[in-house]
Amino acid sequence: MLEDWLIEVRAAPTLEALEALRVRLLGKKGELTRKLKALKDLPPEARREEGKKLNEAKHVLEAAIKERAEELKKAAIAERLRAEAEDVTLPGLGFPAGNLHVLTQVMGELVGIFERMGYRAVLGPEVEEEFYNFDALNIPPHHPARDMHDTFWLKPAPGFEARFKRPMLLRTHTSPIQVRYMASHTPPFKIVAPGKVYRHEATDATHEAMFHQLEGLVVGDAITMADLKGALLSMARALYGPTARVNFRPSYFPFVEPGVEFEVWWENPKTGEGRWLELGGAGMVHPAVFRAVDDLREEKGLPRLYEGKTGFAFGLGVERIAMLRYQIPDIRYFFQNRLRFLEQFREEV
Ligand code: FA5
Repeated sequence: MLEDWLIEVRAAPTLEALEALRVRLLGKKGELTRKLKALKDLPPEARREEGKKLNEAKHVLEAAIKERAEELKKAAIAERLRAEAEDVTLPGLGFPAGNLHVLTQVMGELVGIFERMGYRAVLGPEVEEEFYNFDALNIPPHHPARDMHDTFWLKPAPGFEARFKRPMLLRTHTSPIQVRYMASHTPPFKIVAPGKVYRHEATDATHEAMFHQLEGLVVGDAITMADLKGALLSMARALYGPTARVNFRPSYFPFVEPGVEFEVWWENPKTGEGRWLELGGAGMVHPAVFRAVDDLREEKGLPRLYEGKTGFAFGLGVERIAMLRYQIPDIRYFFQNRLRFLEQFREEV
């Protein structure tokens, strides 16, 4: 009897099973308890002997249950430790750091160069009025220069016609910022304006439908072409080192007179070969632009300030500068968002 019970106790698989067994044997109506209760019906002689045996059995059983309980508790703790163990040798989860897009970096560097020369950086809208993008810049409706800027025109969504008081487009260059800034500021000043521009044209290795320009505008008294050349030469030296050279070729933009295209001498650091690379357009602000600005100011009730002023403006392609610097062969790489390309321009921190 006792032997069988002890075997059962030692085999109890869980603490719950052990407790059920304890109740079955030693509970109020337990098997052993009932036997103890039945002692009173025995004759005195047998009762003493049987009582002694049963009480011993009870102690042995209690001790065995206690021992098994300890064993099971220890096993449960060991199992929990095993299940919850952390493998400290596993490689951690990575949180890759992002980086600024290479064009954002180059744009920031360009703006910084001009800020150190006393220029203020300003922004203009990408959704622009035809008036600021063309008319105020001396490009009238049927001027052939408009064809050089294949334009994305905007249509109002149904119900929003009233918001389109004047024809709207995606700006084709950053030059409209010149007009916006002059209309609300008093010269003398020096500004640069970086931003995205859009042209509805076929894409190839050097042309995109969306690209970035940096506009510059300086207005004051007795500003000359020499100031323009000095500013762009300083920029070229800051970008490409003290031996950088800039060349100016006569060119035509309706909003400057005279107008130039400027190019920098660029030497391939690997082959040592050099060539002139066109970066952008520039020139002296055309009197017709100053007149348009004064007319606009007058409409707004502001004094005419620009007649008799002088100034220069320039606009350059930012992708060009980045492509030169990093020898990127195709402008389309900038906007394909391939990490293998973009991660090459991670800034060290
Ligand atoms: C202009 O946009 C004039 N607003 C520049 C200017 C400003 C002249 C102030 C005078 C005074 P242009 O269309 O040439 O000019 O563009 C200027 C530069 O933008 C180009 O030299 C070139 O570097 C870049 N660019 C032009 N078209 C694209 C294109 N599709 N993709 C990438 N870059 C372009």
